[in-house]
Amino acid sequence: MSENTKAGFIAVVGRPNAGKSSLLNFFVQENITMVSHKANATRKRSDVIVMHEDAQLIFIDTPGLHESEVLLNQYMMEEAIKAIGDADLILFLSPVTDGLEDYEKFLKLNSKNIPHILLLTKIDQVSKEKLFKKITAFVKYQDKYLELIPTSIKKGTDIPHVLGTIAKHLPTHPYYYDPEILTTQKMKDIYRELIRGAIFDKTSKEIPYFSDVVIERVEESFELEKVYAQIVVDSKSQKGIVIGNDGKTLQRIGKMARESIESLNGKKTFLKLFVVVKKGWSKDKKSLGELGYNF
Ligand SMILES: Nc1nc2c(ncn2[C@@H]2O[C@H](COP(=O)(O)OP(=O)(O)OP(=O)(O)O)[C@@H](O)[C@H]2O)c(=O)[nH]1
Ligand SMILES: [Mg+2]
Repeated sequence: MSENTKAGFIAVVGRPNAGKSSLLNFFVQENITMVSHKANATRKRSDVIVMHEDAQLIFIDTPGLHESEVLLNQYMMEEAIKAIGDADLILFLSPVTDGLEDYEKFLKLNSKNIPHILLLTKIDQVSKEKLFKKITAFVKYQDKYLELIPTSIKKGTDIPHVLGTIAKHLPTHPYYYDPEILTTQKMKDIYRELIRGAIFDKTSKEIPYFSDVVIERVEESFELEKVYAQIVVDSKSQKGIVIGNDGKTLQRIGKMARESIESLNGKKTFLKLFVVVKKGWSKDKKSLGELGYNF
C-alpha cells in the first residue's frame, strides 16, 4: 500500500426515492442495497466500498430524509443524521425535477458543516434546458458545496468522474478495509434487504411500510444455501394479503427474493418464508429493537 492512498467515509443522503441506493449498487454492479420505486425503501445505514485508483471510498447508504410521526420513520431519520455527523464527506442527491427546499433543509441539518458534493440525479428525465435551469438555480449556494455534478444512473452518465471527484476530496489515509471487499455487512443482513425488496415490489398500499423481515437461520453447504425467514406484518388482514389467494403472492415474493439471493451468492438457494403478525411493531420501541432498529 502506498503512503499516498486516500480513504474515507462518505454519507449518501437525500430525500426518499432520490436514487441513493441505486447509485451505490451501480458503483459495485451488485444489488447490495435495496432499491425500490416506492419511497422509504432504506431503513438502516449500510456500507458499500468502492476502490477508485489510489482511493478507498466507503459509502454509507442512509434512509431518505423526511419527517414523520411514526417511530420507525423517526429511527430512520436519526440514522441519516448520525451518518451525516460521522462522515468525512457528504454526497447530497437532489433529483433534477425537485426544487431547492430539500437541499436548504439539509444545509440546516448539516450542523457540523461537513463538506459536501451536490449530485443532481435522474437527469435522463429532463431536457438540457431544464437541467441548465436547475444548475443555475443552485448557483446561489455555490460557496456551500464543493462541486455540483449532474448524473443519471439509468444512463450511467459520468460515473468515473463522480468517483474521481469524491476521491479528490477524501483525506490521505491508509485503507480501512481489505480492498477486495464490497461491504462489511453480513450476508444475512443483505438477504433480509433482498427479501424486503421483493415485498416492496410484489405488494401494494400499506404492506411495504407495515412489514419487515427477520432471517431465522441460514444453512450453508457447498452447493446449496437454505434460508429460513419470517415476514413480520402488523395485522391478520395484512398476513392474508401477503400470502394472497392460494398463496400466490407469497410465492411471487419468494421467487423474486430467491432469484436476487442466488444472483448474489452464485448458489442454488432454498428459501422458506413464514408470515407472522406482530401488532404495532413499527410504533413500539421494544419491537423495533427486536428487529435491529435500536435507538
Ligand atoms: N429515471 C431514473 N430513475 C432512477 C435513477 N436513479 C434511480 N432511479 C429510480 O429511482 C427509484 C428510487 O431509487 P432508490 O435508489 O431506491 O432511492 P433511495 O434514495 O435509495 O430511496 P430511499 O431508500 O427510499 O430513501 C427507483 O425506482 C430507481 O430505479 C436515474 O438516474 N434515472
Ligand atoms: Mg435507499
